[in-house]
Amino acid sequence: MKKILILTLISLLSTLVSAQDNLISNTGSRKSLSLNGKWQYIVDPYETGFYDYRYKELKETNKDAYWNTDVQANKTEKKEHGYVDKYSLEVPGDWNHQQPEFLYYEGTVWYKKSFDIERGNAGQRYFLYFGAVNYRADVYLNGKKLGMHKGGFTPFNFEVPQELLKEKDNFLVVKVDNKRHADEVPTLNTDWWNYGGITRDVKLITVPATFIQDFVLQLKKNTTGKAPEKEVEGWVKLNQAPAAGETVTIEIPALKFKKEIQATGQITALSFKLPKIQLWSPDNPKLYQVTLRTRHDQTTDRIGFRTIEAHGTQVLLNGKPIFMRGISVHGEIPQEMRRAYSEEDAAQLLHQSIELGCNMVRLAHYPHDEKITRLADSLGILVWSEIPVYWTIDFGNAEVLEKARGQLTEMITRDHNRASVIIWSVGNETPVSPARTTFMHNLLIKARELDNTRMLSAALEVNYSALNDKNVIDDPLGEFVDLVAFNEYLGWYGGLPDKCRTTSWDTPYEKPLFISETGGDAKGGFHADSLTRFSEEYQEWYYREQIAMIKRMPAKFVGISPWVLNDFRSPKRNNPLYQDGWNRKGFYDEKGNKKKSFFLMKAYYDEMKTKYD
Ligand code: GCB
Repeated sequence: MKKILILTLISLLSTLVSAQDNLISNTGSRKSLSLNGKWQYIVDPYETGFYDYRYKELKETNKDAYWNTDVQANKTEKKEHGYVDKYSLEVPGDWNHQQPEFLYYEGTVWYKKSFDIERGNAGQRYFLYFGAVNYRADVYLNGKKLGMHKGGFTPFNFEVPQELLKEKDNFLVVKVDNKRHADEVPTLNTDWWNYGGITRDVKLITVPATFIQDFVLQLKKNTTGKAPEKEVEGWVKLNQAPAAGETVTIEIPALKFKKEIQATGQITALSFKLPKIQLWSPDNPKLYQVTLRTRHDQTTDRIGFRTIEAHGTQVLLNGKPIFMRGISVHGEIPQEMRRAYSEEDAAQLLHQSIELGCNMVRLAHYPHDEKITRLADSLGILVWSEIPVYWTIDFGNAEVLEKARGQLTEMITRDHNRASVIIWSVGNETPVSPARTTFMHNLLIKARELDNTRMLSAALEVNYSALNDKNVIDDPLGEFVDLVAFNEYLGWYGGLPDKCRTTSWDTPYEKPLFISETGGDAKGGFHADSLTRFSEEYQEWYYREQIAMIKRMPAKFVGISPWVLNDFRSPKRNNPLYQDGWNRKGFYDEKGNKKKSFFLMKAYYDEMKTKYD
């Protein structure tokens, strides 16, 4: 028996090793040099800095390559590229909002930054860490390629060999390419703006030779539907197998808890009881400072402990049923037409949600900046986190599945200690077909392998041409998710809002049911009668009918995240009078003004809060 247990543990741990790759988590606790700020750039739509005139990739040492120095060796040397301050962009930040000529640009931009370092002791390791680059990043330091990463919303890091780093004037170049492709994730077609650039923080992290690369500490999954046992489970992963005798110490000072265990290899399983803890919840978002220590390294995080589970048709947080008063949110600041990246941005989006009466946000349709999930932890807001498997991905393509799996792994690795995150979503409105269901099922399997403490879901869709009075969400994916979630736009994409009066929704799955989207466009400040599309009155009517309908939902209905918090940029929204390049389904318009429907939704949420508290 013991042998079987050990074997299972070994095989579990070995899948973790391959899946987690080399991404470093909890980087905020690491010694690092910020590389944010001004970067010089070259716009290169023809990719002249990458390919020769026969369209072959340039050799690493080729002087014409834009990753190589722009300084002339002598006055006669031919140099056809150069980095100067006149052409600079702020990092983090998308390029689109920074200069008018970038507004609609999709293609390659070369970013360059010079930096100096203070050299530490000989055994140290250095990693270049990027919070996110949309979409493809080729990273070069002092003329050497460090690596390539695809995926616009997840972090990645490349190790920098010691001997490559200079004390002065390191020449860091990143080729950023945000062209869309049919076989990428997301694919060609999305209802959001494809903001390009180095959109999140960049830093050079310093770690000891053997260091804590990643760890998880979560309350053990509850399967009883009762109050949690307060048993913590997890693991700690080092970057390499430790020397013999290595130990891992876990310390939670506020609980006077300290435990030292023997490291069992690159990954060591952790398990212990914390009898006196206060559980994390929206009413009491208690976070504990947790330190993990090995002989030469330590990392500290602030972690909340709670359980979350789909139990029968209910969602239980710490063993108690909850109703999710949610809102879907894009990672965008409409007032400045740009991607969100800072703590202030995260605060804006979450405080707007709190004003609406929410206890939950659906961070659509891609992993948002880490600052927002961390702030959600502190504010006590529940989070749905999603990868951009959106609409018509190339589902039959094994490489595309690998790309989606990679993004899923990066999302989960970054945030698996966030108590706020209760749902991992593997996609949005993917059209039902055998290939798609296999693809999505594979992602769910992967997510479960990486994290068995949270709920899994995907936003399913409704076929408006086959609407009945009684509708059932019977997508085959329902079998594999914990939460059956669907997007429903009755009164916008199907019929008029009063159609809600005779319509009902259910699912054959004995699982909790969630409306992951509903909404209609209204241009802020445009007033007319309620039959006039794009008026605030139409949107208000839409929500009045929707709310009346959701009040008739079956008992398994556990919440809703309407579409959407703020108006957002979309190249698909071209009504020149009312949209003008904006999706106008926000409760707030692009200037931050509340539309009439805001107050209806808030009243409903206040009612639900009283009912559940
Ligand atoms: C949806 C999508 C969302 C769109 C929204 C709309 O179903 O999931 O990304 O923006 O509808 O406005 O049509």
